[in-house]
Amino acid sequence: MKCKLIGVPVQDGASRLGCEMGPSALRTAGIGPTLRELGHDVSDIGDIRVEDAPDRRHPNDAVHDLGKVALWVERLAETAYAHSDGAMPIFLGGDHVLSAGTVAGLARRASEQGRPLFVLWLDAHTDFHTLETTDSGNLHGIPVAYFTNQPGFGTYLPALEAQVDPANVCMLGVRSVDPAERSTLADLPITVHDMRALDEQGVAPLLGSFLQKVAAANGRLHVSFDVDFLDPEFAPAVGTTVPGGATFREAHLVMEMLHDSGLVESLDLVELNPFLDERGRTASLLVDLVASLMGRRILDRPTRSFR
Ligand code: DIR
Ligand code: MN
Ligand code: MN
Ligand code: MN
Repeated sequence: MKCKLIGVPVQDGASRLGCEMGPSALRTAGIGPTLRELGHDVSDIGDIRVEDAPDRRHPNDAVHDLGKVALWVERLAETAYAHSDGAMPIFLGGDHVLSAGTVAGLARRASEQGRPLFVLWLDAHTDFHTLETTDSGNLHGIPVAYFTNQPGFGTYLPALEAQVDPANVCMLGVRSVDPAERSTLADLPITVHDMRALDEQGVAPLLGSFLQKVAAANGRLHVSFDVDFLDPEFAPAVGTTVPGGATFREAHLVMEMLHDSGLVESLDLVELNPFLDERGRTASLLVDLVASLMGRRILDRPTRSFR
């Protein structure tokens, strides 16, 4: 497969510094050579940048770096659109505000192709705040609300050319939801599988039914992978750790099932903060997970079909 690595050193959406080193850490951990060894045609387009922006105030005083984030979202939507025709873009974050832009651009690409965009959100959090409801003011908490076109983003962030249907979003691994997010999510058809659902039912049937839905709709599938989806015991390099996350084995199972499905057309790797890492451990783990997603396997077992 043709893959494009796109570095996105954004950290304006997070509360602590360090995510801007994420792209370098993923490259240092060998993401490029690992994908090449698996037979993919990989090009690294380098890091995208935005200029400094004047601060933009919002009535919710907690919100910070809104002007800069608006530039990132605009730039990322253009970039994701430009690199999603006949290639698989892999966005190396950067904090999770990155996905407001990438998903916006991918939704535009999908709508031009006459196909629905589906989003698999692997995260401890639902990232469903609006500018009004965020109490941290950290804009990595807003991307899902933005790309599903919830109210209040107009005039602050770029208008969406195409939105994602909330019914096409599936979240896995959730274990930290703020009260405002909980009440809006309750009224929408977003699928939220929290850790209890994973424990009771197992990750394979939950993911399997979502993949069947994507395949049946001839959808494009985007995967947004937040490091805090994983348990902090083995993935410590993230600013917002939440205990009780996905295990090493669950995470690899998700990746192998995604590979078998053949449905994934784009990927975000976000929230890696190398300043918090233990000698590159989390960055290397992410590279191994991406390898599973892109075809590395234990045995030559037949691929499982979701059609
Ligand atoms: C939290 C954290 N809900 C907030 N969100 C994070 O600040 O709004 N998402 N860390 O990944
Ligand atoms: Mn997140
Ligand atoms: Mn998170
Ligand atoms: Mn919050």
